[in-house]
Amino acid sequence: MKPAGAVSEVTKIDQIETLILDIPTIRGHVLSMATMRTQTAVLVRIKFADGSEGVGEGTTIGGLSYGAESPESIKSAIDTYMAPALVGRNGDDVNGAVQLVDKLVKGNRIAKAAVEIALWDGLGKRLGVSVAQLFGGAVHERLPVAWTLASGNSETDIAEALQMIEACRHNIFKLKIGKRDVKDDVAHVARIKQAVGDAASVRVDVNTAWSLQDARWGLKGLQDAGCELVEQPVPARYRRAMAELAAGYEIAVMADEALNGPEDALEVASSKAADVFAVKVAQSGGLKRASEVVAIAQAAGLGLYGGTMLETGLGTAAALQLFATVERLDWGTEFFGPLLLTDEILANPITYRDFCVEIPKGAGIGATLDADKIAFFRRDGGRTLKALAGE
Ligand code: MUC
Ligand code: MG
Repeated sequence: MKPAGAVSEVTKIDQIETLILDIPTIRGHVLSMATMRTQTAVLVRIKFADGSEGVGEGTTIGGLSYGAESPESIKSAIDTYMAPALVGRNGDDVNGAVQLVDKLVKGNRIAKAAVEIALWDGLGKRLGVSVAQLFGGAVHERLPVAWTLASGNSETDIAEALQMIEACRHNIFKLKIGKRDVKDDVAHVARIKQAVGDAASVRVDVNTAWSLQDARWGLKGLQDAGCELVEQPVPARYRRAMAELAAGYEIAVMADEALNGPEDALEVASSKAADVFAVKVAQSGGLKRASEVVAIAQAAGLGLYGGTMLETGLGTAAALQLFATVERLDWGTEFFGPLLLTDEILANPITYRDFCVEIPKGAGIGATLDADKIAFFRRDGGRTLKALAGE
């Protein structure tokens, strides 16, 4: 038997390229720590010796305001440290690549995820199977998908919510709060819940903005307003505060920023610091690490939610491949990233209908890039865009 990691001339990693895209959002997306008007995505393309290719995405939110990685640091970590270590290796050995990169590079989980997705995509394409198949097979064809209300204005948010319900696009709404006073935020949530009534589930994401004291008032008010879940009310490292809140109120407490891979997942679960995990592929460090976070939640009896970093269709397709294999997603998903952007970068856009997002079909992650869109949105100006889309 060929030893794992042995170089096959056929599947050798020949080249790893990255580029940054800046795509405007359809409206300002007002979060507690930043207002987004553009989303920036880092795309990775891996070329293998047999001519096959794999693509991946590593995306964060609001520059450096959400977490420790920026689009520029993601690109530079891949170009400078990961690509040189991986070129020449057997491209079929995804686990070996993940383990090697984990040894060579601390943290930088979003950069790791981008490369790992491209490796899975390439492997799936070479084998003619989806990435979901590589993870044991899809058990869902579609998944419930939330929309985030974050215009910064209650009236606009209500109009947006009612329009989404009417169009059967979303009936789960995540409201971004934490920028205003707690009382004002609770009043804003209550107005929206009252407007949508039983036609929709209303949840909030505080993106770490509250102190424990704020959160005590906030959870009490949100619960009374009919809000079902609060995501990361306090800073990621406040595990005891999260545990107090999870134990003290009926409203579900979901961990997001606190979950950077399986080690965090184990600590959050064992300290009872959440009822639900928002599992993000990027934040976990890739599809495999995200699957480990999922397994920890399942073993601990916690709820699961498919989280996003507002990736383009590419990163969204990759996440859908993994979450298609997860038996119970009690809280659904928020894989709506492409819908927040003014333009689509996939030639085969992801389908949203009947309050669900459909799992892309086809080999690998099931995403084909639109070369002209890549050309238009790439930060460095468009000279090799057709190459990235494989033309
Ligand atoms: C986050 O913090 O969860 C996900 C949806 C959205 O609107 O923002 C993100 C980030
Ligand atoms: Mg969040």
